[in-house]
Parts: sequence; C-alpha cells; structure tokens
Amino acid sequence: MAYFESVNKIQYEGPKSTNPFAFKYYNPEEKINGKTMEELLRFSVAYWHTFTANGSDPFGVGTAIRPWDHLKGLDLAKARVEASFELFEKLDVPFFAFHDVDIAPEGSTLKETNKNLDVIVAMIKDYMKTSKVKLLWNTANMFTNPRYTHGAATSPNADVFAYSAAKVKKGLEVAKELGAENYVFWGGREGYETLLNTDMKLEMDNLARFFHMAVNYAKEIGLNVPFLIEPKPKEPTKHQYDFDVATGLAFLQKYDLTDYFKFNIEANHATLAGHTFEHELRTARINGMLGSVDANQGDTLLGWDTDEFPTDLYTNTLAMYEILKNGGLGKGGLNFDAKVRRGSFDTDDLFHAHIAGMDAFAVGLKVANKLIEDKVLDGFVEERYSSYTKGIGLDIVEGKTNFRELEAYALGLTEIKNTSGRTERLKALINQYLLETL
Ligand code: XLS
Ligand code: NI
Ligand code: NI
Repeated sequence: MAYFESVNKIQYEGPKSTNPFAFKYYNPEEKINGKTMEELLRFSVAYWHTFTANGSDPFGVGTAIRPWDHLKGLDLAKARVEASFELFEKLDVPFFAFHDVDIAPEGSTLKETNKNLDVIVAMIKDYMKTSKVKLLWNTANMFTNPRYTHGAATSPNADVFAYSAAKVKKGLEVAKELGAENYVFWGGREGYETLLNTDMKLEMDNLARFFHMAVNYAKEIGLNVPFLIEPKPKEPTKHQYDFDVATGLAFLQKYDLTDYFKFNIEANHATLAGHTFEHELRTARINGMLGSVDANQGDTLLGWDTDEFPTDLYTNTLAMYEILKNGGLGKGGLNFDAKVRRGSFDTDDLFHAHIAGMDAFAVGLKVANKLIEDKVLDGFVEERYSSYTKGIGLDIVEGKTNFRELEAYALGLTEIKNTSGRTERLKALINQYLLETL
C-alpha cells in the first residue's frame, strides 16, 4: 500500500526546475572533492517529527492529516514503519533516527513495552534488508512519561535511575540489532527546576555513573559505536546539565568519558544556549568531538526549540564549513530534527520540508567547499596570526619563553601595531560566494 501516492521518487532537476517535488541543488551523485553529495551530507529523517508527531502545541491539538490516523496501538506503529520506508525511498535519504517510543507503543509494564518494541524492531530490520536506508542513531525517550518528571539518570528517585538504565540497555540492544551508526543521549530532563530541592553534585555524579554503565554494557554486547551527547541548555528543564558543547566536554573530561563520547550538535540548541550553530560545531571540531548534527533552525524572535527545517543558506554554509574542516561527519550525519509548521498539515508538506532542507544544505556544502578551496578565510586567518610564526610569537607557541623574557621584550617595544579584523569585508566575501558559487 502506498501512503504518499501523489509523490513519486524525488529526482534532481537542477536550479531551473519549477517542479516542487524535485531537488534543485541536492544531486546525490554529484562529486565534490572526490566524494558524492550523498556521502558528504549523510541526510537522516527524524522519525518522531515526521511520523509520530501530529502538530499539537501547548495551545492546541494536532492538525496533521496522515493516512495512518485511523489506526491505533501496534497497527498504527506498523503503518508508520511502512510509510517511513516509502518516504525514505522517495526522498532517497540514506539514514533515519528514532526514540524507542516513536516506533512502538508503550505497554503497561516495561516487559510489555519491550515486547512491542521487539515486534517493530523486527519489522524495521526486515525492511532494512531490502533498502539502502541505515539507522543513523536511536535513543531512549526518557522525558515524556511522568516517571521522568524529576529526571532519568539524574532523578532523586533510585527506582527511576534503574528504570532508565533498563531503557538504555534495551536501546543499546536495538542499536546492535539494527546496525546503528551511533547511539544518542539527549538529557531532556537531566537538569533541574530549582536548586532549592536539588543535590546537583549527586545528580551529576549519577549521570556519569549511568554513562559508564552504558559504556560497559555496549562493550559487553559488542556494540562498537560512538555515543553522542546532545547538548541543550534548557527546555524542558530550566537548566539542563549538558548545557552546550563546552559544558558537556568539561563533564566528559571530569568523569573520564571522552574516549567513548562525542557530540550531536543541534542548531536550535546552540542558539538557545546563546551561541551560533557554527560556534558549537567549531568547539566540538577543535576538540575532536564532532559526532553528528541535528540539522534544524530556530526562530530568532522565539526563545524556544522551534525545530524548523534548516533553510537558512548563510547558516548552513557556515555549518558545512566546519563540517568540511572536520574532514566530514565520519559516522555522523545531518539528521533533520525538524518539524513542519503546525499549519503545514498535508503529507505533501513532509516532502516539501525535506526537499527544502536537503537543497539548502547542498547549497551550504558547495559554497563552503569553494570558500575552503579558494582559502578565502584560511588565507586571512593565517595572515592575522602570522606573528606567532616567527620571533617572540614562535617562542610563545613553542613554549620556549616565560613572563620574565616577555616583560623584557615588552619593555623594548616602542609601538604596538594592530591590523584591522576586516569583519565587514569578510562578510561581503561570503555574500559574494553565496551568490556566485552555484
Ligand atoms: C529535543 C532534542 C531531541 C533529541 C533526541 O530538543 O532535539 O529531539 O534530538 O532525543
Ligand atoms: Ni535533537
Ligand atoms: Ni531539539
């Protein structure tokens, strides 16, 4: 049965195409520096936004009209799997990602929940046999059910900690079963509402204990994939422990977890933390911790995680710049952790949204690649720091000097000359590349 009958396989038709169901810039086979766009961009569909969510928000019920709306329970879950593979194939995306509760209904006991999960995982596994689509990552939803109201691994209630461990144990088994490329931890409720009732130290120690147990279990079952922490500063908690990449990195270093973890960086989480997307990517990249990306965008006028499809060419270009500089995403990908707006309730919108995001990232890739090829920023940055390649600067970076020597050097200086940072010139260059590259 077809769920999206009105849509055929999306083809690349080029920038002149007026076909709304065609790629204008994303050409999976096109090579950039010897690698195809498909290999470089590694797009992934987020199951929760595209198949599970219904467009509800805190002020209103769902608006989405889906061909599986009349179904319930496991039948609903099965229909979504069928629909998902149809969409993956029609969009020609190589990856998808899910939370446990996205794919299968929760039962009244953990045992029943796991049984439901087993049924759907087996079905997904079957579909994967005849499809090229792979699982970018899976994760355990430990934020929706009321039991997680005070957190999961950071709950003050040890029973919740245990329950959460059981969920992640199962999640790791599912990752192994489906050949996932990564496993994600987003600490949705791993934070606090008020310090008045919170033992922050114990909560963070427990979170680290939890992660170590996850590492041990993965080793035990032979699941050898990067674990990814997805930082977010707030929402739903007032303060989330994995605030941003820098905070997450300090945590991983303190608790001796850096060998197993990298980061899954989401654009909208970066902006919620008061950073740009590229700042978070850069911070992860220079520390060798860039694992994967949740590709979406926020709204500068709204202070929450609006999870919009990433259509901003400027931001995507700067993001792809970091990703290319990282030598690609390795086992990570660009996962559209993005949802159609509540008013975009047709199934056609699911396609328009993904096409928009894929095309916009393809543009970002091409422009970023050209910026790197032409050494537009590299050349400038190199020159800007050239004082560290000779004389006293070289001594500093080589660790060959000290405060006494530097004081003697400074005393001998008659004049200190700075050069312009040329911000506006560089921004104009980026605009020029954005308009001229394609
Ligand atoms: C929510 C997060 C979530 C993670 C996976 O803000 O982005 O969707 O990506 O749990
Ligand atoms: Ni996310
Ligand atoms: Ni998010």
